[in-house]
Amino acid sequence: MEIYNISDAKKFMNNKKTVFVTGVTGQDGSHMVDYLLKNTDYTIFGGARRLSIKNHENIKHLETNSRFQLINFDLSDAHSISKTIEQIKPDYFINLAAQTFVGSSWDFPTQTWECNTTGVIHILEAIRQHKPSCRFYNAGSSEEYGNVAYTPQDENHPAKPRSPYGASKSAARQLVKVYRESYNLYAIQGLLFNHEGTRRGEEFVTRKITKAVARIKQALINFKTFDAVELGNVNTKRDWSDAEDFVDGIWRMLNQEEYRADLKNLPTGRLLLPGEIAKTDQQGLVGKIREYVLSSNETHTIKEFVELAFKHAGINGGWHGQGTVEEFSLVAKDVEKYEAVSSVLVKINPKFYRPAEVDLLWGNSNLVRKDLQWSPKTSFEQLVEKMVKNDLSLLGLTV
Ligand code: GDR
Repeated sequence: MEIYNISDAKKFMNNKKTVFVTGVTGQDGSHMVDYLLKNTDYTIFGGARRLSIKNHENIKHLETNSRFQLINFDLSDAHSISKTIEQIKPDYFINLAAQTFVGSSWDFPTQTWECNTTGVIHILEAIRQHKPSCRFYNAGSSEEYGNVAYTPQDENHPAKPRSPYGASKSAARQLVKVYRESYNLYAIQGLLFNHEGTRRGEEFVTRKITKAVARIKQALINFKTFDAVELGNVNTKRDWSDAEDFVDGIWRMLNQEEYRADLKNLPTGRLLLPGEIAKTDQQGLVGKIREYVLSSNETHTIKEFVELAFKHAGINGGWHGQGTVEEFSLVAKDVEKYEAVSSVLVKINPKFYRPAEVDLLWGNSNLVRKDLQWSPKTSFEQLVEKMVKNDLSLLGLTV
């Protein structure tokens, strides 16, 4: 897809509202754009970096959609952010770009901070100066909870991050709050538990597993040998949902007065002039909006995900051993059926352990279900099945 300079943006603008979405080449950003194209008539701009290698797989179906354009944009460049907001003056700015891989955040702590925290300051400042009525969403994470104090975790749970990633998101939340309260900005950061799908990056554990399941299935049915997939800590628990359900929750958080009777007809507050500072009107809309948890309200171990993923591909396995010598291997009847030389499907490699782990995440999203009438449509079982089917089909296989 062509990436335009910000000076070209004007020619795509009309009398419709505009939404600027960052991270559109990633899982959440691309689903957000699909959602907005389907559910609004707004003009949508996506921020993307001009790279020598194209990474447009998740948005290639939007190539000919005249309501969606890519703008050359870099979250690490304050000028790029400021110019973009000044020129487009978006009605909504949805920041789904980030260094999102928790494991990498120990290797790249500064880059993680620059992107996930400093980048957010640049956006907030630019909104304050150039379009204070713009509604801003920043991607928050259950990783902010970290070493959890109670289960399941809701909006009141304290921040106890365990990774540079978690700390960066936690700090960004404070900044969003400070800007909301200081300048009367409709700026929020949702609390999103793990969300996955067919566009998930392969470094995340769910997609790593479903990709491996498809590869192993292909080897087995062709009576070929295969390498086991190597994982880290398979005993941690996560609350997984479908990313497509979450973009709907994000949009509801940005339009809370459409769902909450207590917000109907509240003043949005006086719009600020550039450079002007005003106090949040606690009786107005911004004083009453909330940051919500999105979650499935279920928790499962990585092991459960492994078991289900292989099961959906028609491969039967069982766990043996403990700790670093634990393995998930084919049951005897499948060894026979596929004439398998090696039966090990999953093994543990400590290289994938993290310096500090979040052992258990389990969300409580009852508040958003009540306030904004949001609920996930895809169950854990359905999510695993969908991801496995997709990875099998990419290899030309069916279950
Ligand atoms: P997470 O997702 O860190 O929860 O953050 P990830 O899929 O990376 O890890 C989930 C759990 O699986 C364990 N694990 C492994 N993880 C990876 N990536 N690779 C492995 O081989 C492996 N083996 C075991 C991890 O230790 C961890 O416990 C995701 C991201 O999308 C964040 O950006 C987002 O904020 C949170 O979810 C909510």
